[in-house]
Amino acid sequence: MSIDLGARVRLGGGAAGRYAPASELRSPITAPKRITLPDAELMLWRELFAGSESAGYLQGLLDGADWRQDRITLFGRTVNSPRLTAWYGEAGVTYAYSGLSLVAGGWLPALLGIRERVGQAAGKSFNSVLLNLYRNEADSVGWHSDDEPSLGANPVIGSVSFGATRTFQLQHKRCKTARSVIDLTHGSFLLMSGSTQHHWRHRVPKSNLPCGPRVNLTFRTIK
Ligand SMILES: O=C(O)CCC(=O)C(=O)O
Ligand SMILES: [Mn+2]
Repeated sequence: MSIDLGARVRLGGGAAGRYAPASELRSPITAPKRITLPDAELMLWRELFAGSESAGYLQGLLDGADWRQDRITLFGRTVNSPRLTAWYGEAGVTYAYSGLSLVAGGWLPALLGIRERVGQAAGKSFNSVLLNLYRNEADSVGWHSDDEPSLGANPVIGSVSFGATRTFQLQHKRCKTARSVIDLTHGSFLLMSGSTQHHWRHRVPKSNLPCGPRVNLTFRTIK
């Protein structure tokens, strides 16, 4: 589908619309920050992708990804999902969630360099990625865990963010007062592993402040 996000999408600068090829030499990967929470394993790379590189990836994905508007049913009413999504990965890899079944048709060229760098940081390779487009402050994702059976036990989820900074909230499932908030900034990479999805849920709420688009990529391994 074609998307019109208005002037805020246009970032300016020479890098807009470009993305770095996988072979391009990049700066070494710096050590991540460990986020210490009970029953969770979280690592955060604040700047896995440098600013100009991130701008190119953001524009490339806004323009090039096959964004879809899903419909979701809540309390008997079917409404538009509050964000756009796209699904890529090794051909045929299928992800079923929220009553949807998405079949990957391969990798978008813009995703190859991102996937390579994420794989180096995480120390593992992923076979698929769910893209989320938060068009502005009104877009969101509600409380959930990435714990579908096809992800296996203790799934490793690698989450890259480009564009507007949005708040990522975590809440422990049993002890609801245990909460954490992480600002996911342009070019950051959050790695969730171990029993995180088993014990914690997460969301990106609407923002009170106006903001431009954000593309989030959650790399996954479907078994
Ligand atoms: O946008 C984000 O940071 C989170 C997205 C997410 O939780 C998901 O795709 O499962
Ligand atoms: Mn999630």
